[in-house]
Amino acid sequence: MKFSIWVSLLAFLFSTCTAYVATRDNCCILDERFGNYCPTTCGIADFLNRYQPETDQYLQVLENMLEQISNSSALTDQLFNQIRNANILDRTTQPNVVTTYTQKSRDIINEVTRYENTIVNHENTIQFLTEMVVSNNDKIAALKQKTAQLEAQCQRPCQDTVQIQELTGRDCQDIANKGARQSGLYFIRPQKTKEQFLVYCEIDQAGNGWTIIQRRLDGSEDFRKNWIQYKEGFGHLSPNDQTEFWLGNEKTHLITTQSAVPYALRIELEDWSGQRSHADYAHFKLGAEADKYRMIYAFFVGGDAGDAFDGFDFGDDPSDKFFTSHNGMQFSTYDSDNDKYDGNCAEQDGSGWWMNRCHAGHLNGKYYRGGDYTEKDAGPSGYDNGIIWVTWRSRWYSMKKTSMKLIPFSRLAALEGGQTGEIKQGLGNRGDI
Ligand SMILES: [Ca+2]
Repeated sequence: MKFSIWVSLLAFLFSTCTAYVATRDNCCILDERFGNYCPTTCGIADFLNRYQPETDQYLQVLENMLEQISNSSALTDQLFNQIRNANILDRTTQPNVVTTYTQKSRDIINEVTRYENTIVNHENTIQFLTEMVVSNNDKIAALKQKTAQLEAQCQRPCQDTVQIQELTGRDCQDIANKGARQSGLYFIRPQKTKEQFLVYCEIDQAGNGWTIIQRRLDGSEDFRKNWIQYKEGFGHLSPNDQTEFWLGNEKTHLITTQSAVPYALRIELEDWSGQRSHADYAHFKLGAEADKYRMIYAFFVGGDAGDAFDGFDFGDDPSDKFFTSHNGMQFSTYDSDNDKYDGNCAEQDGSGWWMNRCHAGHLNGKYYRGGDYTEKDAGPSGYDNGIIWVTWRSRWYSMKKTSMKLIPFSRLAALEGGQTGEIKQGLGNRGDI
């Protein structure tokens, strides 16, 4: 049995195995790596043992990969957060940046606008200057033409169109005494005077020669003048005495103080209705400039105009007459205040005169056409500033014509005495003249 049994058994197993094919029906684990047979427990263990190291290696690799992926995810998250924070920061800073750049742009635009305006302004200035240059060129051309005309005129022989009389003397009476009987322009040279000067002499057929020192006719000359102008004289002398002038304080001073011979001053007035009047003053003279051409006379001789130089009681104040008298007053102009007033009479009244505080007679005043004028007409000061002689017309009446003229007092005395006897009476009242 022994041998035959084992052979039989092996044969059976062999026949059985050769006849066995593993299928899903008879094998719980079907894998080709197990071959065509169902694996035994040991076979599975062997299988597993064979593959485990490799599997562990794979798992380790997988773990490493997972860890790397995890690390990468964390890094990604970190980067993502950084990017997000950066975006948030950008978004928060962006408006300021925009505002800054907007402001800069505005500034640039404003600057450009400013430069454009400057350019426009400069263009206007250039245009103005160009026009001025053109205008000046025209004026220069006109002046050149005028110069050429004047040069041409200068080539012609000089002809004096104003007739000046040949006779001369120390005053107009002296000239008349030499035989002159025609009124007109004469040169006179007072004694102790180096140079002669021109005056208008009014000479009548009886041989009375008046030297005119002031003439108002038509308001053509502005009598608001300064000290120098009143000193030197202003206005125009004319052969027919139809122009306004002030001979000059220095000349009047030279005439009236040249010798011991006293002069008389005659004041002649004409109102706007054609009525005339006069006033005569004896021993009239003007002091030197050092004494501000102080006016001095001995007495009022007479005349229907009345004695305004003696002052006038206007009824405003008891001292009116005293403070409006003129005898002994220094001359004042707006730039040389020598009056007796806290203010400046000459400045207020726009004239030069022997101001006190201020005047009752004022023949260098403002020229008012028609005669009557008002405080309103007188300007800001509101004071009477016309051509006034208050003993004949009110201080609100301005003369149409005036003249002031000199003649040796002896001649006046003879003239008045011969005509009316008034002067003799005057002399009798006042004594020894
Ligand atoms: Ca004063």
